Amino acid sequence: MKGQIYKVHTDSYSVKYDDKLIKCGARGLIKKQGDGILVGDFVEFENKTIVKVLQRQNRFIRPSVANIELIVAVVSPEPKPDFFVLDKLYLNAVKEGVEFIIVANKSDVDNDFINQITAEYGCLGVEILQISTKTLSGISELKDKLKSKLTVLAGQSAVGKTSLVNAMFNLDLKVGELSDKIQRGKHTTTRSEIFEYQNIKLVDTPGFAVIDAMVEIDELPECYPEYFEVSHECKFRGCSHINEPNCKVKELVNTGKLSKKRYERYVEIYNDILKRRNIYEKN
Ligand SMILES: Nc1nc2c(ncn2[C@@H]2O[C@H](COP(=O)(O)OP(=O)(O)OP(=O)(O)O)[C@@H](O)[C@H]2O)c(=O)[nH]1
Ligand SMILES: [Mg+2]
Ligand SMILES: [Zn+2]
Repeated sequence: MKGQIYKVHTDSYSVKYDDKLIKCGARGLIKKQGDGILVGDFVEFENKTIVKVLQRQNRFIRPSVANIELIVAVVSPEPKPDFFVLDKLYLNAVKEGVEFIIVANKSDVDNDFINQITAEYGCLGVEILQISTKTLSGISELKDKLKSKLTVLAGQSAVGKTSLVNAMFNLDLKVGELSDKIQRGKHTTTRSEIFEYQNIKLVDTPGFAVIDAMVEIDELPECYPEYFEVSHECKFRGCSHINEPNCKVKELVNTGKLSKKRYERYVEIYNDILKRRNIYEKN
């Protein structure tokens, strides 16, 4: 029988089959192969035992999910957005060829926050939606975007991912305590899980503070649409926009036409990928 993994428990898996969730175990070997068994995986199971993980369309490490059709990156004014996390979520979406949108939550707290996000990420050409899970503003518009696509909610802890699931499905899942101090490293959601109602399927995931870009060094410049668009004006073909002379990207950054902060993060991400590759090659 063929089903889809909705939740991974310590020693078992909830598999959706024929509108029911069936708790299954798995053969030891399968748990160790590749990345093991992920939420979103399609599996074959017999007698409540998973015997095979079917080929994935895509897979992500943070959050750890497979076969995703849309990534919703959730950001909020409080906790403040970590743009490194957002940059890398986007890179990984491009790498895996998955549609990506940004949701700016908590519009009830700061109605101007969306402008800050648009200033930094308008260049991506992706949709940026403003919502509040508290006042429900923007929720029905967002629902329309999610129809019939396995959608993952990704982003830092406490931005309101679980609150969004609650708002969408009228549920009462545990959300973070309301407090002025949003403590670092305090995660309310600890396991990814698919929630489904009518034709919406949403994966709630634990928040994270750091994430690796899954792209290779040569692919990185192409994953920045605003750089790719002008790269034919760089002197060198295949310009990395790092050290090459007569680089159009650097010129636009220096004259304030492209975001300096995003460029600085680009250089840091570039160096991180390089470092990681060097370590890998040495081993
Ligand atoms: N004012 C306001 N607060 C919100 C909104 N959405 C969520 N919150 C609050 O933000 C806090 C964190 O919400 P959660 O839904 O637990 O955040 P999360 O992203 O699921 O966090 P993790 O599970 O740790 O990754 C809670 O106190 C929510 O009540 C909103 O639209 N407006
Ligand atoms: Mg949560
Ligand atoms: Zn260049």
